[in-house]
Amino acid sequence: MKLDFATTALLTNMKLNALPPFSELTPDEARLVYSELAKSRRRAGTDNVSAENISIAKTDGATIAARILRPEGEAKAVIVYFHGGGWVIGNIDDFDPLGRKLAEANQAVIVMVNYRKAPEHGFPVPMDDCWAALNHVAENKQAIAGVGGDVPLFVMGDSAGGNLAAATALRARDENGPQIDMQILVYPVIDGRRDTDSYHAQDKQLFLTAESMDMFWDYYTPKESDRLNPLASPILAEKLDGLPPAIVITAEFDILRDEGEAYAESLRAAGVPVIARRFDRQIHGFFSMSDILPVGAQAHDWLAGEIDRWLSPPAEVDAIVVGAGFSGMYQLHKLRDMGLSVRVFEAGDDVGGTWYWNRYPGARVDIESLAYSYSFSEELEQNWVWTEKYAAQPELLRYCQHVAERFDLRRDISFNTRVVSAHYMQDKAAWLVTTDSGERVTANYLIMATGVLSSAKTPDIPGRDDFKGDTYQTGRWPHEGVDFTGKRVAVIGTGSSAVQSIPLIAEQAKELVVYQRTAAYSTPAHNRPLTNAEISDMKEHYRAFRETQRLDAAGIPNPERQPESVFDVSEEERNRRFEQAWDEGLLTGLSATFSDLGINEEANNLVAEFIRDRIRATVKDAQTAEDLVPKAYPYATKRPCIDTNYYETYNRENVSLVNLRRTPIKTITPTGIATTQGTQEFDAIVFATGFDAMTGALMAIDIRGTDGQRLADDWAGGPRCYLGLAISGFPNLFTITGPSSPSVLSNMLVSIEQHVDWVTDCIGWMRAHDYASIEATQEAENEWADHTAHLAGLTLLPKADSWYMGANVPGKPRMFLAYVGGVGVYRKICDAIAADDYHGFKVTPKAELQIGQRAQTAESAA
Ligand code: NA7
Repeated sequence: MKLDFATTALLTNMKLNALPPFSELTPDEARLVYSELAKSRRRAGTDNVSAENISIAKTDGATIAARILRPEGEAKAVIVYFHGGGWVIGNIDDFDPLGRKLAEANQAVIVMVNYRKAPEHGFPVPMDDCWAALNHVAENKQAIAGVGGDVPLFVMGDSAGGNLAAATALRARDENGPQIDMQILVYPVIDGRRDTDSYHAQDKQLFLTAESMDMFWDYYTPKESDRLNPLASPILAEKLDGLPPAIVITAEFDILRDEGEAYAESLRAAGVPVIARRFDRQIHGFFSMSDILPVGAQAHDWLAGEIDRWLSPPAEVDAIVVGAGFSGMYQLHKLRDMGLSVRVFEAGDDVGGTWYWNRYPGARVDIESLAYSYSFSEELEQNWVWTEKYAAQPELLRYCQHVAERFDLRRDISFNTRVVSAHYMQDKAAWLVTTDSGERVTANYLIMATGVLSSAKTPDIPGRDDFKGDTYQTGRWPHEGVDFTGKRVAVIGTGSSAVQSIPLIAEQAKELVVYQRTAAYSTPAHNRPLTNAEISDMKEHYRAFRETQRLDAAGIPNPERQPESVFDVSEEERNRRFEQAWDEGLLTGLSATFSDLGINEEANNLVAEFIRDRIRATVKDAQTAEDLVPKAYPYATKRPCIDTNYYETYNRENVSLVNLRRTPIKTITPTGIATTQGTQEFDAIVFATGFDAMTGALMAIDIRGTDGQRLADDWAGGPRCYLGLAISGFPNLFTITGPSSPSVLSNMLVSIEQHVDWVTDCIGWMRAHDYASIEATQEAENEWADHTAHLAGLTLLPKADSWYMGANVPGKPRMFLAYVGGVGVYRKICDAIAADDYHGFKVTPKAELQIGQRAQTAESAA
């Protein structure tokens, strides 16, 4: 039974009464049938709502009828309502009962608009009428609402009315129109292309059919080109950011379901807060037929609750932390320890960040587990037992979960919650943060613990969405795992994630083809179980080790960096060191053998050649070996990989390599991948295509600073971030391991702890001095940017097209995104800045803020 009983009864009734479909009626007949249907359903309206009919004069001489429905008592909002009916049928009498219910349930004034209808008045007339009505209501809002103060203004509509509500919201944004506080779209018409899955499914046409919709579109937009106008098809708007928050209601068995949900998704992706809900077992129209369909009434109640939640003042905490990976968890612990109230928002359903999302086969840390762990708690250090030299993802996730439990972190973390916007309120020196569930919270401090490799990049390969088989992204791997047994699998990409997963996928798959754009330098990890002796030795010396770690250049003291130039030793000694490093299997092993490998191309070429020879010696097929040999960039200018059986895997019968430099991908087809050499069929494609590193996660959030400026705009030419920690124009906002800090060039745990400690101390200092806000100065930010770029320029790092350089994301400005001066040096600089009363920052004392507030109040009173 797909539908609920009430809906089944309604549809059966309609069938028994042999009601003709709208598509077989003239517009006038359809209007009559619709009004009769509405009348037959109508129960006595509530007396608690009064009605006033008004006429709105348009500048073109037309007048539009509207009805103001006022609930008893003070209204909390004014809602301009555009009714449904395919722009052709329906009127404010038909929708009067619904308007009254909404007025009562929401304690809101509803203004029902009788816009003119198609086909007599096609696009853009109905939309223009709605626009005029909206403007009229906005101009007379207080009188209409009957309140003295300001009152929020919403637009709302169902079906074609939802289309008009979305269109007027777009228009208000683009034409500097009235401030709309929310758009409520009930199974809206959104996409004139009419090509979603629900459009083609028969079971979605139980009430509203494709034929009727075609007819409505033909009447509304007789000119085909008008259908693609964003004011007719809002989903086709060039951009959706800056639109009012949205509530989107859809019905499971509705032809319009998918376009409504796609719009909700697109709004969300553009940073608009969206509350979306699909009502199961319901048909199109259920919301306005609440008299006979009880779920319609439930939907009214649900909507009223959501609106109420939206209108209630935001919750207040001292600090908000975004992200519950290693950074967010530790930051929560530290701030809570200091007595602050903290909320953490996390998109995943548990802690772990990187180790929550990256569940692909073979995912493993590339820093030794004993060193890649928190140092802040000796108890934790002593209690936790790592099993392998390089812990695999499940063990790392367990570690994160253990930390969350040990320090009781989960109670302050909201999971499955994505922050969509953060706006600075200068008068309060606080951030207003909005989540994708519409929750709003304010906090004095906003700490972005959003991770540096967390914004997984969808590759811009033509035809990507056409592939009908399974697709996976290493950075967003399914929780239940994937079985590739017997499958023909393609892996695109040969970075660290690919290098780790390829050997394991090859063991399962019937056939594996790797598509390589740039060959990696990978060296064996020699992963193995840790011995008890190793573990207890580290536990005994952990304190001293941590001290060394904190002052080391990369937070990775093992192995020690050798001071000599590669040219100061004999060839024999050089090879001895290279071989020893190769056998030890440490990420920085080869780089540490000599002092000049990272700064002198000739020196670098010696280690690069050493690795190239090893690849040639391992891979049996000469052409494959040559393709796998990295030649285009110096060693370690992209993050090197360490692996288990990566090159050996290419000796398997079922594995082959496609060199995309020779034979680029033309397109992904519904069944495979076409290169310039031919097409290969696949059951699954794995995208191991990396991340929009360092800045992607920050720029995805609508962060606005002191003058309402957007961070994404400020950083359009590349990020500027003082110490990688703070941004001019965005006070009280801190970025853990932000751009221009050592972050990815280091053991992340060491850098995370240093940043969290520094931020916590800074907040402590502000509170001790009664400072309301702290902000990086532009001068300090510029000086730091120059210093960072200068240091990077002394190395070979800018020579590679790496994600360190932003080069892996089309259109991203090319600049080196991390601080290469070393973790130890960087720590000392940060400490010195703090000791010097936060040199390079400006502060606002709380007292000044209060004076400002008083002045503002006096001004508005005057
Ligand atoms: P990486 O290291 O950025 O690797 C991504 C790989 O995907 C790399 O080989 C890219 O080639 C390749 N790629 C990206 N886009 C495309 C397209 N459009 N076509 C073909 N190939 C493409 O990401 P990982 O997830 O492997 O590792 C990220 C970090 O996580 C790693 O450094 C460790 O620190 C942990 P390219 O090199 O850009 O030519």
